[in-house]
Amino acid sequence: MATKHENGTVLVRQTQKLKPPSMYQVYLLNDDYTPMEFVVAIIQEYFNKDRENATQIMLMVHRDGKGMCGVYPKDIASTKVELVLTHARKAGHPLQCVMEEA
Ligand code: TYC
Repeated sequence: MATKHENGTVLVRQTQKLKPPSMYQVYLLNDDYTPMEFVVAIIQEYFNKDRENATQIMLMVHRDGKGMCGVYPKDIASTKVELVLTHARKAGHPLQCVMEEA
């Protein structure tokens, strides 16, 4: 819709073009070396799950190779990936954590 003013200015109403920001799923990947107990602690600490829920997610990763820990905006997802990887490397474990656009 366009409005013409006497001074010659034409104002054009913009249709809404902004999409809500994409969300990202954060996954843990299985490996043969990271202790189960360490993975449960990581899920509790960084993904705010209780022990029971964290254990279920860990077992899903162990069984299926991959498990979703949460869905977040991009910057929060990438921060969580970095924190998990840093924590795992410091502890000497090869645990992998990745994010995918939801
Ligand atoms: N597979 C590992 C073991 O048997 C446990 C494990 C679970 C490792 C989940 C990584 O993301 C992971 N010790």
